[in-house]
Amino acid sequence: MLSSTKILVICFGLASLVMASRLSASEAPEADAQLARRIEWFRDRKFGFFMHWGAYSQLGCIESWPLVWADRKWSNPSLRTFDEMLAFRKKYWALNATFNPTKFDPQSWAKIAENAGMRYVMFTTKHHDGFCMYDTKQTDYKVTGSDCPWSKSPKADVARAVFDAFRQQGFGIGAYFSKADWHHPGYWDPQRPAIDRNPNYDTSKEPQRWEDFVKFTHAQIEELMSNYGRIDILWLDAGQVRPPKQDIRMDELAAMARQHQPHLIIVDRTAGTKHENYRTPEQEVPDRPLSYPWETCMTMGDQWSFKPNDNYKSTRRLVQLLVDIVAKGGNFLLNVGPQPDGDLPPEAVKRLQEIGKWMAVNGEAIYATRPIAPYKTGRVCFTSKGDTVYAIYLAEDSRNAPPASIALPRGAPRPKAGSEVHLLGFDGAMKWTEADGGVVIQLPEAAIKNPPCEHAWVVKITP
Ligand code: JFZ
Repeated sequence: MLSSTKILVICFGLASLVMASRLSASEAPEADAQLARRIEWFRDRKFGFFMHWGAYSQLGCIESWPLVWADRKWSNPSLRTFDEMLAFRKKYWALNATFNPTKFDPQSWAKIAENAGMRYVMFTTKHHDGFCMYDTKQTDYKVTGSDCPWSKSPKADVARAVFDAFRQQGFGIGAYFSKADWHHPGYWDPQRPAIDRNPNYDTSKEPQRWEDFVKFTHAQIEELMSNYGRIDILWLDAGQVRPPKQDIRMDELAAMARQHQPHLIIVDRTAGTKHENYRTPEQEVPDRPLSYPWETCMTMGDQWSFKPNDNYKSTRRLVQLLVDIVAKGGNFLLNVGPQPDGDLPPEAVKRLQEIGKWMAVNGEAIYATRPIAPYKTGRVCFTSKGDTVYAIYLAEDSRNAPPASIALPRGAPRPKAGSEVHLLGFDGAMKWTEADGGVVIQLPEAAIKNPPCEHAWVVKITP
């Protein structure tokens, strides 16, 4: 006889499989089945490491966006005239000639991320500014270009070094790629003023210029899909690049990519088509579970790229974001912008180490879990794995130890008569009693005096 918990989990799982196939419906059912399996692989991983790294890191400015006149108010507020924008662009475009991250050590990055409990990586192979952090043959505006000092390094092909190091640690590999490329003349014609994030010419009136850009884009994606080992996720940014005015022929691109990477998850962000295999709420957590696969992408600090003295979220905030996201069925893709010298910012590393301490005790309540109603009630979030339920109590800001008791109200998952409840990281079963149709779990004095972790405490309820 299936328990109500199990029925709920199966229904949710089926719903997300249906949604995944709907988001990715293709002619070949077996391709849909393969993709549905890959989406479940992705959903099991839960916690990803996002890195925005490019020539822009040298300025400590926002990635790419300071180039856009129409967005200058938030991305480059000191600019007053278009001439000042042109002077800034000249300086920005020349950053490739000074990019030289002598401390770049991707193995140490991968170790830090693994110890933080992260299980996949997302790396910016090319952002909107068009500077390629990999050895493309399609342009010289690249980290391996002869005018870039770093091109002399054995680790000049940065994306390759990152993917190899993280793959070696068992990470899923995600390639961020911007469909827009403001350095390419097929997107921003240098002979005409570029005012906003879109092509600065009418693509319908100059089809050959746009076609040259489409071919360039497909060629770059083919390089990434065929020369860099196994890639699990192709994360395509710049949602403005879509039909009819900016059609890069996504069906053709996706088919080509999967010829090289048959298991590939494609995220054509905000496109709402079958090539958006999961959705990516940005800098926000949905207020309830979603009926399709999703991943919150979020900066640890104020911006995606490196910012000196950035304002990083607290470890408690980051742990509780992870729990909240996972309880609602999502993944958490947490971003850190590496420094221009190739080191990760020490303050960011400190938080990753502290998150890792929490994950070392409580990871089983996160990885490969699925949501279970009521997802969150009061300060308690719920996750489930098979018949096991995890009730995760989120510490109040002022609290550094678990409460004396945790109440699970009527309707929330609860232990069966005679079954045990445990506190992750603490030996011994805990006492629990019936109360108002729910249960109250008493936490042992020893666990309160000497908590197994900080920020959130996990009650494991086994049938
Ligand atoms: C995009 C980029 O423009 C940004 O620089 C960064 O790389 C981020 C991860 O992705 O920013 C977005 C993309 C989508 C939305 C908002 C910002 N959106 O859908 O609201």
